[in-house]
Amino acid sequence: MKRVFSGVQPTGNIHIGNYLGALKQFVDLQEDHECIYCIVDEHAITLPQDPQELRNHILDVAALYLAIGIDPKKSIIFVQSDVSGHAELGWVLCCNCYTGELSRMTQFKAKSGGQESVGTGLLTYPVLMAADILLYDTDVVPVGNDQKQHIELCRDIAIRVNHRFKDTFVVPEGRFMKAGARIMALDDPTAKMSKSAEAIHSRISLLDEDNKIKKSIMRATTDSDGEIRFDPEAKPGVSNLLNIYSAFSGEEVEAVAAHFAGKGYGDLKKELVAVAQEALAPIKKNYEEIRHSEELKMTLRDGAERAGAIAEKTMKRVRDTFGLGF
Ligand code: ATP
Ligand code: LTN
Repeated sequence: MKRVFSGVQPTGNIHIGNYLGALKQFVDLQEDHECIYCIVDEHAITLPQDPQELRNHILDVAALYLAIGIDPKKSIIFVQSDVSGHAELGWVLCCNCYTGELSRMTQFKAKSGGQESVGTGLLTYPVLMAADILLYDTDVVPVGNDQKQHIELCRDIAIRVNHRFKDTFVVPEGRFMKAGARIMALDDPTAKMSKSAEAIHSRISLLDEDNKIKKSIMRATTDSDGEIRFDPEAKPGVSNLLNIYSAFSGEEVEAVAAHFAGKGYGDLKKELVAVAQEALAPIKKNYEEIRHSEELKMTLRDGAERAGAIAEKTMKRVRDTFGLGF
């Protein structure tokens, strides 16, 4: 069976962009892959976090993993900082990556832009991500489109090390959804939907109440020509709504557009509200049952043990390869 690894940062409310771009695939993949899903708290602290909030967000993401249908009997769920190999391999990979490669990353430029002093962790963020992936001999990495560049860098580092020391790492591949890979902000369809955006109606969180879902969709930015068709260049707002509908319903976006042809924006929005509310209802219900259960922490402890055993094998190989220790 091929091995899958992915991670989500515990930095705020998980939104439908995270879900439709990444998390939804996590569930499907566990049927015929060996899956490892991480809560990447060490990535979260590349930007300042309130310690108490960070701990709460870790458990929030863990509960959401279970609530959407990740089954801890089939998949490993764990917290990054519970397995020391991530930081250790991160260092080894830093020594095999160039600062030029890192300063060219789009996410680094976006997150460091306008700041007076920039934390080193923000620059080396993609190296830690490469360590996450390579630590588990990962074949497949399901992520949203915004992570494409980071996956490419991870592959470059793996190939570079393998060139010098044959067969050290498995070279992984990214896996991106057709619909959902890039969900845009509802109030500004030129920007990606993001956890950190100020405007609350820019996103729909997985735990939003029905009323909030309705409000956010009904006030989503469209355009003034009134025609429903899928054309992300000319009609980014309408196309984003069609894309979200497609990702929730599983219908091709062309079929969704055909279904709404000749109808008004109000019809599209109303039907989308219903589809989103229906999809999120069971997730919210499951989440409430799981979030404060003792079982949640037990799942994370068990996951850390299982992940740690795999990681330790890789780290032994890496230490031997590089001549670390004696
Ligand atoms: P922020 O928005 O604060 O930068 P984030 O939402 O990108 O954070 P992550 O936890 O790092 O947060 O992302 C988890 C997963 O969700 C990743 O696979 C990422 O590619 C995916 N993702 C994030 N935003 C979107 C989006 N708008 N559309 C599709 N996928 C997304
Ligand atoms: N950078 C990713 C989160 C992440 C990740 C990973 C994803 C950290 N390590 C390993 C896949 C594999 C993001 O979504 N912002």
